[in-house]
Amino acid sequence: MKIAITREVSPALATCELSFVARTPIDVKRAQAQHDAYCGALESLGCEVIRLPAEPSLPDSVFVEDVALAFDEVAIVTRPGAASRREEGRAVHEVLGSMRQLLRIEAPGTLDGGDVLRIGKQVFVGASARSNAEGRAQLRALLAPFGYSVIDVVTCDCLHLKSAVTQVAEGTLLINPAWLVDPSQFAGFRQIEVDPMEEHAANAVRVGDALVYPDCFPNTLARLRDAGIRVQTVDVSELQKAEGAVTCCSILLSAG
Ligand code: CIR
Repeated sequence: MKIAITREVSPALATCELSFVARTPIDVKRAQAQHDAYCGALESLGCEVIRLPAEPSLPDSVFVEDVALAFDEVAIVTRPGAASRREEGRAVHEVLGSMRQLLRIEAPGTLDGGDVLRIGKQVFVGASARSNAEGRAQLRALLAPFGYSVIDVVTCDCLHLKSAVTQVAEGTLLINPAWLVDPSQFAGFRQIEVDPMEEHAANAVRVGDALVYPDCFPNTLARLRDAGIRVQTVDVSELQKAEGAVTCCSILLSAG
């Protein structure tokens, strides 16, 4: 059984942070409906979805992935790279603290959960504008006692490591090599490359043996299905205008 921690879309979403995506009008009501359907997709794949209330003063607070990391043994409170996002964590950490021991990334370290990709006992961490060397070093030290090795991965032209690569099946990654300085760091894994016309297509949420995946990347979707992967599509067009993707809207952890 998986638990998914989520948070409703803030009415202030339109004033979100943006780095690599140009600002275009966001229909917040539509974003809220899309988020609701996203939560429904997680539920249909067997997740118990915790829906935290919206936070009107924090535009990016729907993107809960960035404020905490959940492992089986422990959870880590991050310190987001964007100063405007540092107050978002409170409600999420309260819930997570009831399920896991909490450890913390401290200043001057910064770390966004979107930069953290765990595969077994390997934890790949994006050296991005959001996650600095101090934050990555703290993550390494916090996780070492639990047997995890933390591997830096330099990203380019994208917000987070998980914009460029996510796990979509056992030993299989979905990857946009153009957004990694050294894609050979993942040479040991079976890889499905995104269609070159769909550069944002590498972000998928894996729940059990299925994926929750945006419906706007038909060519990459076909590659996933051809590989025998079960995919449930969702429309997240308004959240994508806020530079969000599917992983960023939940923190998944195993119950018990
Ligand atoms: C930001 O720039 O922080 C938000 N507008 C988007 C964060 C998306 N987070 C994620 O993909 N993990």
